[in-house]
Amino acid sequence: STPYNHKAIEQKWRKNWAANPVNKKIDEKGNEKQKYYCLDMFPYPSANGLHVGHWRGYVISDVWSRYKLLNGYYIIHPMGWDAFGLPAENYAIKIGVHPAKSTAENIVNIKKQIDEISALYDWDMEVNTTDPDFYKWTQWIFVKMFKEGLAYEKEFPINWCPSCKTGLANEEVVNGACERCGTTVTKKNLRQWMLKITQYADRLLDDLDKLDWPEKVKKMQADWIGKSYGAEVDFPVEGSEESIRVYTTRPDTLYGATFMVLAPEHELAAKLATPEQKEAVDKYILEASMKSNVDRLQDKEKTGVFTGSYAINPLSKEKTPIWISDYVLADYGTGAIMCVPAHDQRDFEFATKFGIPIVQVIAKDGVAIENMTEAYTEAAGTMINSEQWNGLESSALKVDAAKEVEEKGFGKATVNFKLRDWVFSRQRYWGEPIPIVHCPDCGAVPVPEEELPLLLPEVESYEPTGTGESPLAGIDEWVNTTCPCCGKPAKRETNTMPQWAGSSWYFLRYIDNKNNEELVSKEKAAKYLPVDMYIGGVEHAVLHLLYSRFYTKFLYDQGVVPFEEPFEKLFNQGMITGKNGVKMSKSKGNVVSPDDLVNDYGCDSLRMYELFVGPPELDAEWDDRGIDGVNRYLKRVWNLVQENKDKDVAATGSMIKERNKLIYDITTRLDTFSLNTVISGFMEHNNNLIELAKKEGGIDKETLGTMAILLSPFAPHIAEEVWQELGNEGSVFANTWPKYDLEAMKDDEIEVPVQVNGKTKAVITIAAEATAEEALAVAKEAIAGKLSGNIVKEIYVPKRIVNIVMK
Ligand code: ANZ
Ligand code: ZN
Repeated sequence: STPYNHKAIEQKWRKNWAANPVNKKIDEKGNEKQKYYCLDMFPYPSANGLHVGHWRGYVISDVWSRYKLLNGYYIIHPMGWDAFGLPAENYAIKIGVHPAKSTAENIVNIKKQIDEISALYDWDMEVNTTDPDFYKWTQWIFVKMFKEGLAYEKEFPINWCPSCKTGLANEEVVNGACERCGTTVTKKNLRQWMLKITQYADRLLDDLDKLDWPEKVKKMQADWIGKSYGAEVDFPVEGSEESIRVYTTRPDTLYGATFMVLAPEHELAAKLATPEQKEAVDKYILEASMKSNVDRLQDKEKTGVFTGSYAINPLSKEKTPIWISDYVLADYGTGAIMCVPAHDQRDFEFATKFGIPIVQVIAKDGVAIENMTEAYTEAAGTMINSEQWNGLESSALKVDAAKEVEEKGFGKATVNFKLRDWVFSRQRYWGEPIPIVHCPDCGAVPVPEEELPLLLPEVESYEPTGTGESPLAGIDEWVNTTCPCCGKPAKRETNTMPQWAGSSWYFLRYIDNKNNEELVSKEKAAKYLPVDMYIGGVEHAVLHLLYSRFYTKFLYDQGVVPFEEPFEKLFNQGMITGKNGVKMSKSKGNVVSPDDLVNDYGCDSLRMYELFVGPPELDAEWDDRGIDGVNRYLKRVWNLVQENKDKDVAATGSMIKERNKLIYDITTRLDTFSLNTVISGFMEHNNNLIELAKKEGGIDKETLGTMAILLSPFAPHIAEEVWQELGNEGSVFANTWPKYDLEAMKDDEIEVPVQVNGKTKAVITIAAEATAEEALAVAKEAIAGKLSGNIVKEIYVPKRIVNIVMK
């Protein structure tokens, strides 16, 4: 029989599918099918192309899409390009090639590589975030947000990369360094555009409950939003009209507040310095301004300076010294804290270093700790040194203490979020221009919606100016315009949007990508959205998903889409790494390209191997050698079919049983995303079928056909070929996913005791119809190693007992 020829088979079926697409909107009865939207996180069209790590996610999503297709759905499975961003711009700076040109070239190459996956992508739906027809809507959303007061300008000390000469969002700062170039990040005060994502904090938190997402990811989002209950308390400054408002999550510890700390940027910081302390305070404030937030929080050794002033604890009426330290952040809470060294570790370190008294107010089991060596940070305990609160349980007191503060007029109970507003401007060229005109009379005025898109103009030099202005600021004829409001001369905003802007809503556009009137038509939005399954890397578990949820909620509020959550189900795949778990990257020289593997083994083998390398949610080390095993399996499938297709044997009980077990194993494992065990299940069952064929003189066609259908989401080309070889008409994807019959799977198994010299030594489970030979083999295995001596006699009393005599 002919050997398995992956090249011929794969070429043949690609052509076939192009001519006769398997994914249909209408079923055989002429009815419109229900949609299933399976979305990949769209790639950045990098010059390096795809490696085997990119394949993993795309294979997973394609397997899922094809599985849903076989379950009767019309599949929406689009692909596009997240094409604004730094690499193309940095390339332009280095080589002088316009980002639009280099990205377009990269897209052509990657598209070719993606086609090698043979995924169900519908390229008619393609989007590209740098396409004016697309970013018109990215800008439109911004204008709508501006009109709602959700986009606003603010002077803001932002993370600044001195090498990229641009502002960075917190998430682009990794361990104090620029995510892109590794340079240590500093601070710079700049006018920024901000998006008021905080206005959506409660909804973003509460709606997590509605989502069928991994619990881990929901928790990461909840922690990022960081809702906490606490109090704001006013501490009057001694001998002054001023008072300092602090934010605390632990108002129960008020009697233990022995000092206060202001952030160096706090408006009272310099003001409260007494003449003796003025010089030291000014010096400290200046030094702090050079550090990034991350550095400030990570600093091991606490630093600080005393202002010379005191505040009065409103409850205890004690004098508390006011210090300045950079471990207090300006943009969190009120930028000032009351310090409780006995119960907060940072405060403890600070107090210890500067010799400030430590007063314990929560005692474990009512006993105070002598000579504290670290803070007692547990919230549980009995109040001590706290007057009217003494003897109360501290965890119960927390909320009541906040109430008491409010009632006595010292402050108010609060709800606080860790979530910050989103710094939304970049001082770079390759992004969407922010559609705002600055008029001396009217202020910031949005570009009229009907004038969008506001095109990104050509520039001569892509270099960031380093002044904090984008390269667009150098194009006078673009910058100088007239005010849309009053017609007087005005200037365009020259900042551009971050790369997140396009990726926060692209999934809405796929289904109506040619609509010039609307972002997406109401009809299509209702019919094809939201996304049913979203698949992508876990590195996007927080920000991209949070931003997309925020945009979707905003567009819901605007009446653009009829749902509040974009992604009903989420799967995050782990990374494929090089040897020793090192991330694949060009700079490390450990990138494995799929091209050679596809050539040598075929697309089907590589698809299955991508899944076989390990549980899909975990990282997996890549080793080319393993693909051989998967390839051998496919050859065995091929041979099994070749050898049995013309035999026309009738299905026996064991064939039916094996068929049902196969369906059961593949379906239940697939449903739980245990994709690596799906592949090992295929291998196991194939061996069973080979054995059965030997024993029973062949395998029935229904079983072989069922195997082809089950295999089709994973190895679609060989599945089609095998389906055809078995004499079937039409595509394997015209089938419905096979159902298993639990009854038919039942093994008639029995338990049989094994006696050695009259004593029961084991109980074995064997088929009711097992032969004496089979039963004895299992029995001997069960007692092997437990006994020594030679077997002199062995008897199997069918369905009763195994008797062995040893000497
Ligand atoms: C007194 C206290 C006693 C505190 C105690 C904690 C433990 P989360 O939970 O993260 O919201 N804090 C407030 N504003 C801060 C700022 N701008 N920079 C640094 N720290 C700040 O943390 C809230 C707690 O962090 C607040 O509660 C405050 O210290 C501190 F046993 O107040 B706490
Ligand atoms: Zn004006």
